[in-house]
Amino acid sequence: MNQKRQHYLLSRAEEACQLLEKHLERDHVVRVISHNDADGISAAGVICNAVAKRNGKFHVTIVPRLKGDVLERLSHEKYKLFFFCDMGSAYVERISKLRGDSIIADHHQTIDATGDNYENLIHVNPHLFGMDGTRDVSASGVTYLAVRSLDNPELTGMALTGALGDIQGQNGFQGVNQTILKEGEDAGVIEIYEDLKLAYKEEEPLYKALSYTFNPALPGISGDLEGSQGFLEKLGLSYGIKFRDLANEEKDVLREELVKVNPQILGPVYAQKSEKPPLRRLEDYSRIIDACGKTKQHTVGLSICLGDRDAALKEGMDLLHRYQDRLLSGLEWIRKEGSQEMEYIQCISTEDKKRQSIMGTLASVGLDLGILNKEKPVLTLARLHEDVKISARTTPEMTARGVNLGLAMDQASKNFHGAGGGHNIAAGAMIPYKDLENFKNLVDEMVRTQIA
Ligand SMILES: [Mn+2]
Repeated sequence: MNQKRQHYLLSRAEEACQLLEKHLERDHVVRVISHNDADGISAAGVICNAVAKRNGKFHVTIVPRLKGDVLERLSHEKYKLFFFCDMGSAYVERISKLRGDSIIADHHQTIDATGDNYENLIHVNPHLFGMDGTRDVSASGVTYLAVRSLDNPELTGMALTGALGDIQGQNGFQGVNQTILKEGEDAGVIEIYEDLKLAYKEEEPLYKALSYTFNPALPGISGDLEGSQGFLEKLGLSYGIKFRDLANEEKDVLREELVKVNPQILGPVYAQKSEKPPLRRLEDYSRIIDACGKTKQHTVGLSICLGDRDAALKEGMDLLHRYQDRLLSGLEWIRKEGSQEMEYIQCISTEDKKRQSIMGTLASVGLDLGILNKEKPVLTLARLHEDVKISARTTPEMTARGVNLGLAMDQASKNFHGAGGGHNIAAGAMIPYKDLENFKNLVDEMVRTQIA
């Protein structure tokens, strides 16, 4: 059954590839529009690299979301081929009215139309074929499928980098991602080996590598520089040196002790053979691109994807460090302040502008690390003028007990003329600030009903 679904998706992607090829043969510029997160930036990297390899030209714009004004601007452009990554499925009809042909490579569930009835458009999305776009494949993977028959196995790594950015595959790839991984491995592009899953294992001093590791979560160590230093000191290891400079016996001790903290720290690592650290491991690559996106420097991320290993990579690393510092201080703040617990949910709110943009991440990591009560879904609240932006996060254990935050955000926000939605485990909403207290009470009540 699964094979069959994949087959349908792959042949739809093949159609997209033929359309792309037709335009490349005519020397048309490919107009790429993609999303500003790690998955979207990687997806743009995939299509642009594939076009460049065939000496084609592209024009990329990275946007936070595909809104009416973006489509309005595009409707005046005279490109012959538009290529939408990580967005577009919710606007099939409007995209069909653009002046040129379009390819939509998306993986979101919001599907406006299949697109089958439009001659100038090819819509590639796993949800059209009954697959799960939150776990089986991300936009960078869908985009890879759309250039796959132009022979681009070297882009399999980038396809999976985006998937990791969308929290797919941290505990092993599945579905289409698994197919892409196999293809990359067979082509000698990707290697898989068992190792400690520490962030920037080869580049950063040990205590930093430990505190930058959030997947898997290492309680007392992840996101905690002092905790990491203390942990290493207790083992008699000097915390300032790099992993590779440890003696073999010391490496063994560290491995043993880390496994005691979380056995998942030892697991499969995916690496691109042709890359040097810090981009060699796909998870590290993804963290750098993610930091570029989160700090709104997506051009830096895209330049790295396009092969800049000098200025852009250096800047990307600076952004990563700044972003990690922001995360660490955010976690420190949560540890100190805690959350406001209600009966079934808990809330954290901030006025700090920089912190507001990473609240969702802080909530997820806070739950993983046990800094926040895992039994209560978290709502983070960030006031923006008259409105308040809400990010909601919970754990797989709670979704198994019935919690569905996407549903709660959607239904509760509608009561206050707001908008919301998302996945069961991670969702968001925007509502008028004046209704916040009532909104919180309503969500608390909804979660109670969901787990009852
Ligand atoms: Mn995505």
